[in-house]
Amino acid sequence: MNINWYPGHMVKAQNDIKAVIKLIDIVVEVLDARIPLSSKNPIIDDLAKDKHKIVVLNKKDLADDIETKKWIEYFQNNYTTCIAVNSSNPQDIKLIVDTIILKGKEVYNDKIKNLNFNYNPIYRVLIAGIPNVGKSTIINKIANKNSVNVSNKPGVTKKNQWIRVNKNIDLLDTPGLLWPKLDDNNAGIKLALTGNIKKEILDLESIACYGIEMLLKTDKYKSMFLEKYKINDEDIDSLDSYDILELLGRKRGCLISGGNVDMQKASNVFLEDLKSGKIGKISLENV
Ligand SMILES: Nc1nc2c(ncn2[C@@H]2O[C@H](COP(=O)(O)OP(=O)(O)O)[C@@H](O)[C@H]2O)c(=O)[nH]1
Ligand SMILES: [Mg+2]
Repeated sequence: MNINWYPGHMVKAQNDIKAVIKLIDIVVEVLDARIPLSSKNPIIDDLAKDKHKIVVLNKKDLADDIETKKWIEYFQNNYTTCIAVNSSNPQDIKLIVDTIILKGKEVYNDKIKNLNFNYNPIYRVLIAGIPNVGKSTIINKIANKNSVNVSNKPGVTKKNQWIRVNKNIDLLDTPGLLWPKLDDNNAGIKLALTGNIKKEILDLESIACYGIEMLLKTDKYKSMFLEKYKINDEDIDSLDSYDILELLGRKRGCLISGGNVDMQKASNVFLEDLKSGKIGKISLENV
């Protein structure tokens, strides 16, 4: 599949993050809970290797709770602080803030060890991630809770402001933008299925068929799918994903003249339902 992604964007994004990361103590890496691997660009581990890090699995309301729990364990087993959130839930925003504050204490302990004198430092936090994972939502929600803006710090472009989260923590109000890594097997498709890539640039029918195949592989998701579109298990026994998509389109009245199914429309219906959680809480990657 051909996904347009211009190298120029990548270079710019990388330079932007490099410029800002020097000022940062704590990086909050936001991933999509449904696809923690495909929504991660590992370059952040390199760029932020000397920083303290928190992984936030966002959009947990759309992901499979059992898989999310396993992912949290996975990150924690790799010595990475990890929480799962739904950023429209104020309690989850509080959890992010509390976790940042805890992490600030770790930074403090490190600095005290190195500097060997007591002081009252400010820890600077960056929210980073690929497009559409929810960075701006999280920043805006944290900003609403902590509406004091701090004056500009040197070395940061004028548009960047710091949000005072507590007496020791400043959050940069502009997220660190990473690009999705599309080189990995199927990462681009999974990003499309979760709505992290604009579908205008994709072959909708192929993506939809791939999505249907993924769901049918897991009994639990297959049941959700059949239930959602009122399809009988026996009726799809001998059908491939394209035929199933056609059946779905027929059930949903996606028709063109002559009674044929409008496959583009059927693809759109399925993809919108999947990414918005209308089929159910579904994770596309498991640990
Ligand atoms: N269901 C759900 N949607 C979310 C959540 N967080 C963000 N979104 C939605 O995801 C989309 C992208 O969010 P945005 O903050 O603009 O992402 P950014 O590109 O990383 O800054 C928006 O439509 C948000 O409303 C979440 O926890 N759950
Ligand atoms: Mg944004």
